[in-house]
Amino acid sequence: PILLFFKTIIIIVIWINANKQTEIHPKHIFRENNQEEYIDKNGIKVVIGHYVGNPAKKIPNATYDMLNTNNFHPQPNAGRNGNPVVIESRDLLTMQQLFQINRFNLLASDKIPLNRSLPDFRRKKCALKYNDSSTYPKTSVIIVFHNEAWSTLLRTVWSVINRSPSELLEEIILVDDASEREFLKNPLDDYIASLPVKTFVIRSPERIGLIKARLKGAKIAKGEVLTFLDAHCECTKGWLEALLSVIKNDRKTVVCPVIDIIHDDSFAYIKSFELHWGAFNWNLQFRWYSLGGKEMTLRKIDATQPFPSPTMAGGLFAIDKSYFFEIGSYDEGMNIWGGENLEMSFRVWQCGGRIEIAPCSHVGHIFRKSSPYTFPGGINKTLFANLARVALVWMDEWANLYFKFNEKAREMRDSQNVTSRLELRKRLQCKNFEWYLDNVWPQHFFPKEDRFFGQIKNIGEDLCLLKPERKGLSNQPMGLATIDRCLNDDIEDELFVMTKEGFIMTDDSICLDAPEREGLGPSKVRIMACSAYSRQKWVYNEKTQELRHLTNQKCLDVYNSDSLEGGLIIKKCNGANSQKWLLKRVSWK
Ligand code: LR7
Ligand code: MN
Repeated sequence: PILLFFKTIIIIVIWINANKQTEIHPKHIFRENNQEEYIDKNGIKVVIGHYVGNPAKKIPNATYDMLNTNNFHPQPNAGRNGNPVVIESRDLLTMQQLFQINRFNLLASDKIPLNRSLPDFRRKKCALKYNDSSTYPKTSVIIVFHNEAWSTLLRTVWSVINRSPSELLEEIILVDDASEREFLKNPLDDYIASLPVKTFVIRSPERIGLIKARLKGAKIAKGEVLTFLDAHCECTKGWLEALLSVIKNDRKTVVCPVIDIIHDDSFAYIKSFELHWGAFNWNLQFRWYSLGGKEMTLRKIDATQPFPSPTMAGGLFAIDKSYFFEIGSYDEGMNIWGGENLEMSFRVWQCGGRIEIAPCSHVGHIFRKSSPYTFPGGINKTLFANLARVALVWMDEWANLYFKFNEKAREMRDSQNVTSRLELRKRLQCKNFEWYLDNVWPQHFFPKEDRFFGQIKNIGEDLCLLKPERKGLSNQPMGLATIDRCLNDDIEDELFVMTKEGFIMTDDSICLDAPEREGLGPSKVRIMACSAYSRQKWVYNEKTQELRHLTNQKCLDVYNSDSLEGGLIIKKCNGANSQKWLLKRVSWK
């Protein structure tokens, strides 16, 4: 039985020290518990969190009335200054029922006034900048929505009105993507007619998805700049000036705020990290990673300066209106949800523009753990078809890497007609994807001619390196797979890149990492977020087949024990088979 156990997947835990570089962004937060409870000052048990669909709890479904009734009952102090909302335990069941509707705590949201106060989240220096804001271009704010809650939608609108200089605000355009809720029809029209800023709703009778809905808004917008927001955001002080100032300086820069977190359960406003930029992994999933080395250094000089970002999250950004259309607006072949953010990011960078994040602009967004909408046609015809289009139009030979590992996108590949987008790329004389990777995101972990890409196999132990489970960016044990699994080189979790600088990287920007200087004994090898540090550099010797750590000169080794603890280590080089590694190339083009 021990041998059988051996033959199954072996995952060996390596403890990882906390590392400042690897702060975890909200998109990567996974909570283990269903609920967060505490006893408040009055001794009442309060529940502030829960997940949807816990079958053990037998939560009744939201009723038809719940879906169609606007239950906005503000309490003057609820959520004030960005604080969490407290729900008493007697409301727990209703709260859980309501949670299903929008996949956030609707009961909590409905208690918070539409104009709740929020702190100023900016660095002090930000408040001193932008005093020439009256010379900035005016903007139309475009908010698309499908079945959004009344309180979150209108809190978004009010946060724009209350925290934008009125001379910079041309209008607010709400685009209703075929919502079914009664209160989003006439009652919404009536309500917005009374707002102090010109605001109107345009409606699509059919569900067209967020991409086409944004285009609808953009086409009728009057402002010189278009500013897009999701329908569940809250803007904080100075957010708009910091965005528009970038566009005033360069109309070809698309600029995003720092996206803070509005907690989906408690509705607390939580400041996010300013040190991240947007990128993506091999599966074309949007990810936040630590800033590149050069940008990090520049930030130390002036942390209020906008910095470039390889991609944007998609929902929150400002763009010069004429540039938006000049550069190809959106791909109208994309449906419902997903992929448009990468498409626009690649297009803008490759065709001569820039994507930047303005650290003086902070906007909160409700991050959800699941999507409340239907995806008409299914996720294959929407998200994966959209991503297939991104790859086919912008990624050149790297499209093959994406299709190799993503069966669903591969199935959609042949039915996509991308001729007009390819023509656009040609007409705009856009640079290729290799240029993008090399220049916009030099820290990328994609395979290239100048680096190794494939499996890293141990000769002595018949094992190969295996990417740890995807739970977060770091703090994960490095895995080892047994030989029967290693034989199949189509499993992307066993594929690694080794750069000419000596970084052994895998998807999601994690690197093989060991201490710079070491004592005499063996020491553990860890998986850490890639950084430019030499503790992540390795040297492969084709003759001896050793993988040596650059600075401490020890060899990568497999610790062979029945308890399977220890896993990968570095040890004094001794020529043993367990220190011999085969770098087996895998073709991807
Ligand atoms: O069919 C639809 N029609 C719509 O009008 C589906 C959605 N929508 C609306 C919806 O009501 C919302 O206002 O479109 C907006 C975005 O939809 P979400 O909130 O479900 O998207 P998300 O926040 O989960 O996802 C992110 O990725 C999307 C990919 O298509 C969009 O680009 C979202 O705008 C984007 N959100 C952000 O960038 C906010 C920060 C998230 C991060 C990181
Ligand atoms: Mn959103």
